[in-house]
Amino acid sequence: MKIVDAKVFVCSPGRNFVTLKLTTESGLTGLGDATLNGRELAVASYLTDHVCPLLIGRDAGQIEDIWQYLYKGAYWRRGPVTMNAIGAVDLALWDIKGKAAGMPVYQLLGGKARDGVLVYGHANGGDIPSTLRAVEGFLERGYLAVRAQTLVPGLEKMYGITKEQLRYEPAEGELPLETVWETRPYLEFVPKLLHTVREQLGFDFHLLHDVHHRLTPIEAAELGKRVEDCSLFWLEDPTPAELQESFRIIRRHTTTPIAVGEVFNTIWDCQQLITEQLIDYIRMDAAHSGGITHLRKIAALAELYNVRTGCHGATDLSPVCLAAALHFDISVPNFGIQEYMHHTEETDAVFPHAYHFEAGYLHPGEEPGLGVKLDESLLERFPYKRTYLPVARLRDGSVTNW
Ligand code: CS2
Ligand code: MG
Repeated sequence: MKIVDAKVFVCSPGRNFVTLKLTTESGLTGLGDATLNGRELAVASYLTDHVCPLLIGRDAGQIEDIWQYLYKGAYWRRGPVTMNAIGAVDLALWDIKGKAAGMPVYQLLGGKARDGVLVYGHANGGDIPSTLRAVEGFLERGYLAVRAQTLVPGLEKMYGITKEQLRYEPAEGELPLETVWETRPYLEFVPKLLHTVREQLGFDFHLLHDVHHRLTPIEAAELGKRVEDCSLFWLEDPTPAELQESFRIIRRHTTTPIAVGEVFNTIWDCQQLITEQLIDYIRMDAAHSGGITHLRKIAALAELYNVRTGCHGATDLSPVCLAAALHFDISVPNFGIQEYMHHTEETDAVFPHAYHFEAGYLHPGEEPGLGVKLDESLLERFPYKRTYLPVARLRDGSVTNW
């Protein structure tokens, strides 16, 4: 199965995506998601200018060997650009291997370990009543798990609050939007939101919240403690995780489950968090973390330490990445939950796919490979437009975590 062509497509159907397409001499094709929100062209160039020339002539069936070749052969290791590029190649190779075998990728990963993939939706609002209504909306649509985010009085713009409910796209503008952040109003207001959701809507659905890296460890411990009686499924990204041992501070004070990892890109970013059981869910996804090949190794380590998976699944991960996640999710033993943010109609038109939602679960479908196509005839309608994720500053003007 010699690779004869490797192409990178940058398009913007509703938002920017970078997609790798590999073609073998027998005409089999595979797709990989190389989208790094706000830095898309860096990965596109890493692939086009440095990786694609290395793939021509290689055997597409040698997935692990190609992974090792691209990882060790680059000399410069780890990092979001390198690992997203390797991840895109890896997804495309699994896609090809599934098509060659005539099987959906999950069959190559050991078959189904569950009937469906539990997902959570994103409810948000400009205040508590509207956020409550948004949570109810997801429950009415059959979701069994919902993330709740609300605008904090006194803060104009902040992470997680959207104009329209189903989709959330934080990247916008020719230059980064600057937002003002203050911790104390957030720390006082979010417990009110989460307690009100439980008081009004009860406990028979999973409730999640994303702190989005904005607290210090001791502030995160305070928040975790204050919402313990909300029985959250998880509190996500409570504090930046470069210093993995800082999660010991959170663990010491609260039983609220912790999820981390969407900004990680190798197993070494989470090794201590997992082996010291400082977290309950690992959020890494199949595009940013070196593909299915590396994500399986992370899940295997996590399984030893009672840590479950909770793959990132925001709109800036394309349907190719979401499909790969579902094949991984349905087969991995220590699955936790899958994030599911709806893409736009334009995105779904460019990436027709086999996965589908039913009664709170996603199913990868039975098509050979990942079950996603790229409609190249539509691409010129959606040219790339440079966008950035917002940057947050404290009221005194110092940069903080968005
Ligand atoms: C968020 C993401 O989905 C999440 O949990 O943290 O929306 C994140 O902000 C984006 O993926 C950044 O591009
Ligand atoms: Mg998050």
